[in-house]
Parts: sequence; structure tokens; C-alpha cells
Amino acid sequence: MRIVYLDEPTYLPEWWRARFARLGDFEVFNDRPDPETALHRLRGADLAVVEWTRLTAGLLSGITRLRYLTLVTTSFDTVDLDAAARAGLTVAYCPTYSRQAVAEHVFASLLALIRRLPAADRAVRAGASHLYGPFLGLELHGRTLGLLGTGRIATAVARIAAGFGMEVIGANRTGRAAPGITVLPLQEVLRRSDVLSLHVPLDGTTRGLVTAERLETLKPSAVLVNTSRGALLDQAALTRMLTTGRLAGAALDDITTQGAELLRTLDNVILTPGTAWYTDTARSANLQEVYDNLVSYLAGRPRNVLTGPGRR
Ligand code: DAR
Repeated sequence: MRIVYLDEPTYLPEWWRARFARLGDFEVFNDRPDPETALHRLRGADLAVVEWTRLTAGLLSGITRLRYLTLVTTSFDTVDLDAAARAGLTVAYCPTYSRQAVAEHVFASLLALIRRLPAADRAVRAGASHLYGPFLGLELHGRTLGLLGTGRIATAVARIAAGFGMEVIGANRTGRAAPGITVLPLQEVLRRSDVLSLHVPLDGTTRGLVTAERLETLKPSAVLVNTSRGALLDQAALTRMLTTGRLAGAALDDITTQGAELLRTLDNVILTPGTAWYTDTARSANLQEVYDNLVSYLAGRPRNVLTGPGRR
């Protein structure tokens, strides 16, 4: 049984490598391959672990021996799931490892934004002390948090928000109940939110979900937090609204690079480079989740399956 880790693990200490090697002949590639190289590597494997590589229809159509792959991520917009199904592949993902890390990051970046921490830090380094004027903050207590998506991460965010004394409302596709969240129609969530936080996977049905028109529903005093994929929202419209004062601020962990120059200059925006997931606890939990995915497949009861044989 040949297992490859296709593309430059962010974190894979030696003892974990040894653990994976007990499942089969385990090879790790420490670079990010071009599509041709990726296909060559996948053709030589039965099982694969994938971190960075885009698994397009073109690449997947060349698959021969490979039966199973697990993404190390929660997002799965990097895989053409229909093409994977056509190739007879089982594709799994890691939906739980970063739940708490991302939920905590929502508040880290939100508080940094509404208490102006980066600018305040810069001011003190430049010699300021007891300077209040430009740093007037906002409190979370008593404010309304709106969640788009009410899954694992959103419910973890809701739990923390309750500790801050926020009212938590949210919207999902079906209107089903979610713990700690008052589920309402999307328009009402947008209209009532003081803080709007996105917790929706990016796929063909959610790309551009937060349109310019929907952004226009927000209060001018509202702030937006996005720890999901940038492509969920109309970034040009968001940038315009942040520039004109139509929206108070945004904390963004993923932006689409196209047309992002202006966004990067705004001081009512906090930007992080996709690090919401990246904590000591989550990176270990990530390897455990990948390992459990592989073991479950090898035992004939694959879990966390997105598509292919074994999907429940
Ligand atoms: N986009 C996030 C973070 C991926 C980070 N890389 C990992 N986990 N090695 C996701 O989980 O989809």
C-alpha cells in the first residue's frame, strides 16, 4: 500500500511521519508540484494526502491507480468533486481540526479591529503614551453577531460570543436549528448584525454569496469578519463600502488577490494571511484527523467523505 503526502506539509514532525509509515509505504514530497508532477506522483500511489495542489478535472482524468485521497483542509474548493467521482476516487477532508482555532481567531481579529490594536501598537512604539483620541473603541457586549453558516465553526463562535454578552443570530440554507444561534432568514441576519461573520464552505453554490446588494443591507456601523474563503464575497463592493464609510470595518483572513491593492491600504481593515487555523493545538489535531481518515478508509469505513465510494 503506497501512500504519498503530495505537497509540502506545513507541519509533519518526525514522530508523526513514523506513525504514518506504519500504515504503508509512506513518501513525503516537500515541494508544491506543478500539475504534471502532481499527476505523476498520484499515479504511483494507492492513497494520497493533499495540502496545496488544485485537483482539477484535467488532472483527475489522468488518475489510474489511486483509490483514495484525503485533503488536510476543511475547505474543499481546490477539488473538482464531480471529476473525482468520475475517476472513482473517494475524497475525504478534515472538517473538525481547526474549529476552536478559527473561532478564537474571529475574536482576535475582531477585537484588534474594533480596538484599533495595530495602530495603537505603532503609536506607542513611536513614543506615544495615554493617547486616546484616535483610538475610541467599540464594545461587543450587547451587540448582535450575525453568522452566515451555522456549522461546527459557527457554533464555536456563538459559544464565545455568548461569553461576551452578544446576541447571536444566524442563517443557513435550510433554516434548521443550531445550538446557541437564533436562526433567521438571511436578509434579516444581514439587516440586524453589528458584526457579520462568515462560516460557509466555498463551492459552486456559495461563490459570491455575499453580493454587493447583500452587503448594502448591512448597517453602516457594522463590521464584517471573514475567516472562510475570500471568494464568498464581492470584494470590490466591500472595498468600495469600506472606503466610503458605508461600512465601518472588516477583518479578513483570506482575500482574493485580484484588485486587492486598495484594500491593503485601508486602516479600517485587519488582514491576516490565512492563519486563522494555525495554532499549536490545531496543527496537531490536523495530523490526527488526517491519520484517522486514512485508518478509517483502510478499515473499510471511510469517514469525512466528500465524494466517491464510502460517502454517507
Ligand atoms: N483554509 C483552511 C486552512 C488550511 C491550512 N492548512 C492546513 N491545515 N494544513 C482549511 O482548513 O481549509
